[in-house]
Amino acid sequence: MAIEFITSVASADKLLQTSYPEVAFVGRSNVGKSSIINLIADNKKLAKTSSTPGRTRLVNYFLVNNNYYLVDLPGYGYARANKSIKSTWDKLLDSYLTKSKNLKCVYLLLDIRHLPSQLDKQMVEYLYYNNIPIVFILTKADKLSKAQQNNNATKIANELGIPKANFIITSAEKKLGKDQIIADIINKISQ
Ligand SMILES: Nc1nc2c(ncn2[C@@H]2O[C@H](COP(=O)(O)OP(=O)(O)OP(=O)(O)O)[C@@H](O)[C@H]2O)c(=O)[nH]1
Ligand SMILES: [Mg+2]
Repeated sequence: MAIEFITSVASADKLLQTSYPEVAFVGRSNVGKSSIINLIADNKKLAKTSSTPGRTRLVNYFLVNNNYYLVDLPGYGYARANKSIKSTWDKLLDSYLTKSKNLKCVYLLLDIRHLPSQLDKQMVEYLYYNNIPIVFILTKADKLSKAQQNNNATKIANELGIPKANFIITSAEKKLGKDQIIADIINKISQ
């Protein structure tokens, strides 16, 4: 896989008008979005990760095989960027999700250890409302035993009202879930 960093965008008016399909990674701050991009790319240094929440404040575009973009988005739920903005999401995230004409699918990341937060549920509703297909990724599976993973996946699925089979269970730490995500991306971009 040839993957190259294209650019970081800090304001809504600078978002790219791309000529390839895009898939984006969304989730609360610190859930593991940048780590998942690095897992897909097999390169730990591609997208900047950090144990400090709110690390990615930009929209980062990565071009894969001159064929499609992976887009790393700012996390939500951390020091809401600008309290004067009425929207739940910061303007950059909101603009990206509503204005990206080539966006095929959003991978919504949830930490497998926790039930979805109110904000996670709002994001699901928001994506449904905007007719953006969602694929759910459960992150940090290495933090739980197999039995606990299964148990938590059931609870999270019930909370969201979706089938458990819809989840892609991942661990960036243990390199788990990479092939399943890539297969899903290939499927989404060819639709
Ligand atoms: N154990 C474990 N830790 C992980 C995993 N994925 C991410 N982390 C850790 O979680 C922290 C946050 O990961 P990031 O990938 O930076 O999270 P993010 O969602 O991009 O965060 P923001 O950019 O702040 O929104 C880092 O310390 C990662 O090393 C995983 O699968 N297992
Ligand atoms: Mg990040």
